[in-house]
Amino acid sequence: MKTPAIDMFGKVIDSTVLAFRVGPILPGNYGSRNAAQGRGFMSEKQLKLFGGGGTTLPEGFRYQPDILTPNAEHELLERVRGLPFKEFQFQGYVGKRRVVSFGWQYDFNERTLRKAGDMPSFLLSLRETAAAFAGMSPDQLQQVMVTEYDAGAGIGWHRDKAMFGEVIGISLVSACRFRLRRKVGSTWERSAIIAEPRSAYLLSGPARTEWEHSIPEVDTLRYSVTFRNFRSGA
Ligand SMILES: O=C(O)CCC(=O)C(=O)O
Repeated sequence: MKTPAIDMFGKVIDSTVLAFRVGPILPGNYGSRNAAQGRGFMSEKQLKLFGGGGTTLPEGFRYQPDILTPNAEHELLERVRGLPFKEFQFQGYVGKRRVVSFGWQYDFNERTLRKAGDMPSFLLSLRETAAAFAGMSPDQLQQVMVTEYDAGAGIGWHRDKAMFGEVIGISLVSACRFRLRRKVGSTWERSAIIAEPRSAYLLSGPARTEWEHSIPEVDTLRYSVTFRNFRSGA
């Protein structure tokens, strides 16, 4: 299992990042859950066209704005706010963000995976949206973690634990800068995207296995809902 190259508590080591905002939204492709049904994904080429400024996203990274309607987000938030969040703990340290997991939970203190409570029904519905976006079946996504980033919280450079496969992240309330890097010789290859509220991203392939990701401290409250499957053979 690969140990994250970390600062898991939001202290971002790197500051020279090329970030860009995904530009104008094409009519017909977005703004509803239909976008998750296999249409409307932005390819890396499209992302570059829409203001990428030459920055390329890693192979295996996919981004979809407006996977949720504002109403759907509003309803979700009413449930999310009531979840039993606990401060993120990492080998004796307490992070600024708060988390809660369902299905399975990786305990960073004990470095073990444990069974967690069943996903509540509102997360099962969201899982369908996430699975459709990723081209997977919902029941493959056996783990979900909901993270609350209060202002000033972030997440340091890391790769998710190796027992997990693809990761699908849905952002709520506010945007964040989602940064990616991988080591090439003695330097870092870098990429970044603004993950807007109600958007989804997919980490698969090299974006998942070769690249690390991090989120610098957010200015305002943000939630993410990250669904994971298990790596085949794990
Ligand atoms: O908040 C996010 O979108 C990213 C979460 C993440 O990187 C993680 O939980 O490992």
